[in-house]
Amino acid sequence: MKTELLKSVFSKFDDESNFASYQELASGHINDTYLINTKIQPSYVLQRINHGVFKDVPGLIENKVSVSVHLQNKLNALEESGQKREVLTFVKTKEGESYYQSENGDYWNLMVFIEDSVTFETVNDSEIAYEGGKLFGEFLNLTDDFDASKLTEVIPKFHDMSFRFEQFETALKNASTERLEKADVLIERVKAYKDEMHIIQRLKESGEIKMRVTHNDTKISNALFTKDKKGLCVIDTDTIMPGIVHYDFGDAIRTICNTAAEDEQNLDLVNFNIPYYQAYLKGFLEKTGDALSELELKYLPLGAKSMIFIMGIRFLTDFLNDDVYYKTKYPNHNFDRAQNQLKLIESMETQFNQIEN
Ligand code: GN1
Ligand code: MG
Repeated sequence: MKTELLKSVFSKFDDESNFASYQELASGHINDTYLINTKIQPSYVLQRINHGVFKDVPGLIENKVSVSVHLQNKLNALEESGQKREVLTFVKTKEGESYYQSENGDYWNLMVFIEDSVTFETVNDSEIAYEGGKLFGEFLNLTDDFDASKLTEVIPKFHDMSFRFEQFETALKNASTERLEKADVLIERVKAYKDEMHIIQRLKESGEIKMRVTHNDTKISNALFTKDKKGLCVIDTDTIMPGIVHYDFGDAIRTICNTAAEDEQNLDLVNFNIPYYQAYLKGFLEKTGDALSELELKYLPLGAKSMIFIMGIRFLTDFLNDDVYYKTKYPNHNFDRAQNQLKLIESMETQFNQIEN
């Protein structure tokens, strides 16, 4: 059934007879992603974009295709410097479009699969943290001269703290008693962070922190590495939008410095790893160093804390809303994710002086 569907969508981009088999890549929480093995290389990644979450899919595709072209041009010039890098290549439909919309309204896009690459859901080696830092730092660096006003804001207020608090407060009013009771401790803790979690947003709104082109979903599983653990390619570019450096720095730290997966239920395993923070920071600053202001640098630690928090509040809100946004694998999945993020913040707090130093 699924095979027939995927074959038929694939045939809008390439010859149907070239389709060999597929494998679902299930790590994302929003879109449906499949590796398509072919008879004649290359392999592809076929993706159905969730248009309930992304309201302007053509705008989203336009964003990621144009940023990819920009990155490719910049990297061609950089290639001599030695390190191997890849950029996502989007395949056009037979009609010359960057996406295919099926009769039921679903949007699909196809990318060339980058061979010999690996991803990590969690980090267990500071080399990966360092390489990740270079990769995401380079992304900011190379998009520095991309005109951000050309980008569609695919999810308005995506990392806006006030907006996330508003959604949380609405969820509190509508949630079931059962879920409110289960989450009561977490809810109180989230409320207590409100002021601190608005500090960076206020600096952004006052114009003191500069707007840049940001990726906005820099979890470590959105970086491809070579088999010998060198950074290779930034992927999942759906949420590229104007943003601030703290978004991309922070979301990477959220996943790199967590000693467990973001949904680990055993909170004893969830701790903030300082050596990985140092390694990521080193790689990141090697690529962005001169471009960052004193103020941007000063707020990197709080930026990391704020991004961990924003994912925590979003997971908790979705739990209160009976899981309408993120894909979940079992009833309390969003609750476990939220609790995990709050534990990570707690662990970060006990070491905050060291992190700031
Ligand atoms: C979602 O779908 P995925 O896994 O790439 C979410 C991110 C969260 C992430 C948490 C559009 O990303 O913001 O950080 O889950 N993307 C969207 O793992 O909401
Ligand atoms: Mg994503």
